Amino acid sequence: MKTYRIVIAVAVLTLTSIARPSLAQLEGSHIATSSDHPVAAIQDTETAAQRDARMSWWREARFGMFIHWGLYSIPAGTWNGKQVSGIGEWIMNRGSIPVADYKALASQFNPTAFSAHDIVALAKSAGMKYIVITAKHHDGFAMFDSKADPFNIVAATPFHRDPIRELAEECRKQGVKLGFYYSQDQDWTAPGGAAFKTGNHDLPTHHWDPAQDGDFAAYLHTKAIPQLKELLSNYGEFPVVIWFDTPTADMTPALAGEIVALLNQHPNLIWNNRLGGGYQGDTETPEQFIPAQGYPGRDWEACMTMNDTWGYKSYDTNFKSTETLLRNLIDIASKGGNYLLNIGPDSMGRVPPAEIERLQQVGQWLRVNGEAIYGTHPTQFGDEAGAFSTTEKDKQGKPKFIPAWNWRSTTTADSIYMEIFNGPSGNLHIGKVSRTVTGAYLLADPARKPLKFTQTADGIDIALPTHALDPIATVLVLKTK
Ligand code: H79
Repeated sequence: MKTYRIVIAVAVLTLTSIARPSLAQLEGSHIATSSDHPVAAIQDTETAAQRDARMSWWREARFGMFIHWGLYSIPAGTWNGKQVSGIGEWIMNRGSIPVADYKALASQFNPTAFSAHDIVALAKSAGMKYIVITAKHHDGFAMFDSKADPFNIVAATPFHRDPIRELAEECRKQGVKLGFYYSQDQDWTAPGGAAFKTGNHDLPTHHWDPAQDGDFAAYLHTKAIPQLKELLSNYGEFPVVIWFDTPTADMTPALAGEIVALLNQHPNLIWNNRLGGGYQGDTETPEQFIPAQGYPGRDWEACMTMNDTWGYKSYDTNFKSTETLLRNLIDIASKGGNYLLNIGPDSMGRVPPAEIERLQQVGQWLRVNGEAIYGTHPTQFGDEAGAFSTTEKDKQGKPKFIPAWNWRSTTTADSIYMEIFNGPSGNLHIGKVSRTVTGAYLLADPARKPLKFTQTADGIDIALPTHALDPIATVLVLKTK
């Protein structure tokens, strides 16, 4: 039998050597420092115990569904017969589509195949514990019933239904939590909301229609803040999360402070680090990448797509494999983060079959192995956390993830879980285990047959079965004291 040795000492790339993504640069370089806060956020005033209580469901959840759905699902990546490059929900910007032309899409939006029941059930069967849906994206179209602005799904479309209300109702019934994405800083169809007129920014976007002229503070006071109020008060126990995006210098500390004062009225709410104005929020939000070491000391959530777009694009079939998606979830859990994995329903409200299929496969694995993911703590080993290449870049130009190990590990008070990606079968040697192991078995073994092991100062040797294990990830449980 072959012995697989897992050696713990390894050089680890530091985060400082890694090129940061543009959003991080944006946040770092353009938003004011925390000393400028005109309003103390709850996060700054609550005790550690209060914070732990507020964050507890989120920390246990580990896996959530992002939904990008809006008018952009109608053009689905094509405008005037031409494919528009970039992510689907950016088509208005990338195609410099006039405001009136884009707004006219609303009269065609009639997604009668939308089923809140089926989407919430899909999230559940995937093992996802929460959903975050685009209540309004950068295009300014509200996917909810809004009195504050008529450009919304109830008032401006033949559909006349409020999918946010339907999702809230289903989430309540099916025991899934619901949060809202709200693009507070960019709004390409509202005067004053079309981006980046006052500050430097890294986003190669522009102002392309006189209908976009206007004052950012006026946009915030007449549209964004009133709509946030609607979202925070009209949907019962939801939202549990507000997910802001793309803060710029327009969002001054004073303006952001007005939003924070509103958020503070909802003391259980969780909101992310993309409000702007210097506010850290509750969560770090790496987009389309998994940081090598997570964010020690911060709650974090990696949001990622299954193909290369958030909003539906009819011709984007570049789907990641179930293996990649599941290993991403495991990798993220091993670093103490959450995985917010996106679906992009089409203009009828249908979830693309390729997305459904992958989510169900991830769910199958979680039904057997979820104990190794939900409510767990990060690895105790640290160094297997994986690394980014400093030279290789992925298609978006971000540092390419190099899996440094073929396993990950998560922990609870009395267990160490080893999620083994490839093989091994035979003797497994783990070089450094800081706890005394009292038992070992495979999570996927219904009999939980005890595996033979010997633990010495040199580490632990475990006899794994010789037959093939789960092709994506087999979980070895070490019971510890
Ligand atoms: O909602 C999703 C994106 O639309 C949003 N965040 C996730 C969750 C997002 N907005 N801006 N960005 C992400 C970063 C902007 C990237 C850009 Fe581009 C690069 C803007 C212009 C060049 C991507 C590529 C969008 C258009 C082309």
